[in-house]
Amino acid sequence: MNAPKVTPERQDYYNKIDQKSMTPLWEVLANLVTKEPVSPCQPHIWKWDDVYPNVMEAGSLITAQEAERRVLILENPGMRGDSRITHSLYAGLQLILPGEIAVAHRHTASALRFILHGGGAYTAVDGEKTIMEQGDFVVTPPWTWHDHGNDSDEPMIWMDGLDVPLVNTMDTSFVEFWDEDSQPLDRPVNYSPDHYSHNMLPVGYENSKPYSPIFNYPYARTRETLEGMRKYEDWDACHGLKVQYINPVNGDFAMPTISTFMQLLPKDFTTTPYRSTDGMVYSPVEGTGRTIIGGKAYEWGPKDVFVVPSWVPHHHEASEDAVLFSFSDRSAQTKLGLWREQRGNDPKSEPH
Ligand code: GTQ
Repeated sequence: MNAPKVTPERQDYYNKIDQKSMTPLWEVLANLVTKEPVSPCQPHIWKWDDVYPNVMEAGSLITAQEAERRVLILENPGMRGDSRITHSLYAGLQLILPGEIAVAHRHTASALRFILHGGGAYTAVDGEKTIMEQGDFVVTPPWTWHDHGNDSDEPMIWMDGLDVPLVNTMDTSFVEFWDEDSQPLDRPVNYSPDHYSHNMLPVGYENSKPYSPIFNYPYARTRETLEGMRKYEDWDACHGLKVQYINPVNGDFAMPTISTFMQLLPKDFTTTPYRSTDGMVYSPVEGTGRTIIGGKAYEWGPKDVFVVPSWVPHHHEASEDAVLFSFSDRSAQTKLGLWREQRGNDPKSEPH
């Protein structure tokens, strides 16, 4: 639909109502209610070999303490200056050097950590510490106190994923700082996994919170799950073997707004084209391959980060056995009744 013709008479009228902070819908309708998602988000890849020296250099310029969080934001080239990796999500690479801490605070934004490099640093969430290793997925739920520290003897780098753009769109951002650098711990390390991560819950346990009581999903167990499923060769044409991290209490995603996934693609597997309304951020953990996004190939390997925008057809080609972590705002979209996907590249196949 084209916008109706602008006659001099109409233009005069538009100018007049413009003074009153009004504007005619029929001039903007087609751009406002679009036929399909129109996103400023562009496909992009950050190669680990490129980003790693830059992240390390930040370590000699500023301390984690002074920076509060020493992070290089991964800014989507289509939205420079907006601190977004997709239209609704933020991502960054956080560096903590041995002996450093990132001070305790809490915010309404949800955060995830995906550990790329190093091992042995910790995050404390609401009075409990977890030690993080490569490939672990760690949750910082909304409005929970958290601080990070590195008691190991090597630098640690992880990817932060936050729903800050979503939170700010809804004008719901709050942050508070703890009086001291670190929060007091009132539960032992591993309290949460010991209680909630074995397909059992203490009787009478009730979780009124919209997020998982588990806040570290260790890579060793994720990998074991995929390896177990692999025996049955139940490959999905679009995803290979793809699992989602869940809240064991209700089967929902681990976080209220952000969904997280891990997927295994065997050597030489090529997936069928696929698209969905949630822009996806991927970080391969093992193996190499390429993802064709909107017709262009992006070659990836371990610790790279790449983005697939909303509704852009894409498929993966694994050159060797590959394991890919990913996250998106699907958890929020499904709750709002917005999420759609389309499998295969038949334009006549109905999205659902
Ligand atoms: O670790 O709490 O990358 O508050 C951006 C904002 C990390 C964090 C970020 C944050 C954090």
